[in-house]
Amino acid sequence: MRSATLCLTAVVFLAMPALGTPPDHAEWEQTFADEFDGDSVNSDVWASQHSIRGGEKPEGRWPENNVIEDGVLRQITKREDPPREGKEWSTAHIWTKEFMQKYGYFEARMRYGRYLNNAFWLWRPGGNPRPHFEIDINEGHTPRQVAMTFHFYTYEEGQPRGDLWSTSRTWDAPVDLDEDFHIYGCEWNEKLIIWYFDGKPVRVLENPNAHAPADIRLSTVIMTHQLAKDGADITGLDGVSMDTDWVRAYRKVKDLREPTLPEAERFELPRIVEQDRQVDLTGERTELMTEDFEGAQAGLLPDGWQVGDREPTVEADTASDGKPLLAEENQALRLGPGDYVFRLFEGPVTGRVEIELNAYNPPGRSEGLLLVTLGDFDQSDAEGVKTSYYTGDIGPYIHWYYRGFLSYYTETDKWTHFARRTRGTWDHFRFVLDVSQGVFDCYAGDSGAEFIGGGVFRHRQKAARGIGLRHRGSKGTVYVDNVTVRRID
Ligand SMILES: [Ca+2]
Ligand SMILES: [Ca+2]
Repeated sequence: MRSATLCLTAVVFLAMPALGTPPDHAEWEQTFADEFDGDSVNSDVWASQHSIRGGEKPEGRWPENNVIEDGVLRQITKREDPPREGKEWSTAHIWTKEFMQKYGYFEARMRYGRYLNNAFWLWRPGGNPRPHFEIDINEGHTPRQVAMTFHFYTYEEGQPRGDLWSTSRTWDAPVDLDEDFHIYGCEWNEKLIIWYFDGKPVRVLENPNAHAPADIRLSTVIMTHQLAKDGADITGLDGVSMDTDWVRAYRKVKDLREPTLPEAERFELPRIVEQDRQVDLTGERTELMTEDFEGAQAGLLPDGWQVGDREPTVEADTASDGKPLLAEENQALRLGPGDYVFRLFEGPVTGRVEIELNAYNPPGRSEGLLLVTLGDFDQSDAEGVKTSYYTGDIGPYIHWYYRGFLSYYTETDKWTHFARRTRGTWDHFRFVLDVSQGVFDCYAGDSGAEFIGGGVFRHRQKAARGIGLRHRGSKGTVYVDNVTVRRID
């Protein structure tokens, strides 16, 4: 049920190429409007944030910062003296309480506040039912920047927090945007998301996955890094506001003609490329190496392992940061960001190879473990050793990509996702590779029997000469244990 204020008379706009009307390539029906003509923000229509922003952010966002003056919503930045709930500043954030719409045309006539993130956006909240996404019609910054972004959240099974994927584009207006009002619009349909500035399309994106109703939001943020960059004093922000003359939304009745638009960009959301099993599992196994890291003195590496880069070490497998123990009184290989370790086989191996290991990849947005079979490289060249995980005749290049994806690399397709696994826990993997065919299958689970995906490398390795393990991310710790490599004949 929409509140009475939202049940506006349906107004059908025929093609009229004027500012403040929807694009004239379609016929539209108005579904929402607030002209901000009252004495105060209509609390039947808008909800307001009533809380501080987290972390080091300087502000809270309070309802009273939303003020209507002369038919304009002013979202005022204030100095809070004394500080309110620990924050010396405040800004504002409102959203439509009940109004949500899938697709349509959304526009607002706005004037920027300097050193603010001037945001007019559509939000599809998290929780169920999904999807969870955000269309930033504009997160503009003074003096002239228009910033148009699409965010999409994917969820690992059982994880309450989504992983964020974004595509952003900025466009500079020919005038200072805190000088006067301009119209920021967005047309959103099944196929496209089109951003408009004063009626002119400035960005077109193929709709990646936004097919559910979203609400309308107006908010500001103090741009502390922009202040710092300009050496500007935050005290100048007291009283600065983002001003909105009106917000309107429309639903498309019908298309009238093909619009003339800039070329549409594509944004690939991560997806799994399915692959059938490719490597025959039958055959006699010959062990090439096995390692449980128990024979190493903590802080050192066991015999046979070499430092590729930085400081890979062996350490006690302790339950920390919520990480479960793989086993009591166990040692494991520890890889900090950039750490790289490798171990060579006694001789080169062609054909099929089986690699089993336990791996722990930290949760979060950092990338994780890279597993590679090494080709030939010059061991007397320190630089060559450091980069041996990707130089020379390398083989399968398998990576615990950030955000729960397992990926492999090909020069044509770059990182290709072949499976998803939950991070932040020990997991058991078994890779079966055919290095001369350039294919692999991956099995996982306690018994290593569950086929979860595989890939085609598009290049073939003459021979595998060893394995490399590297933490490819920038944060967290990767652990590896119980590594066994076998040849299959
Ligand atoms: Ca107005
Ligand atoms: Ca161990």
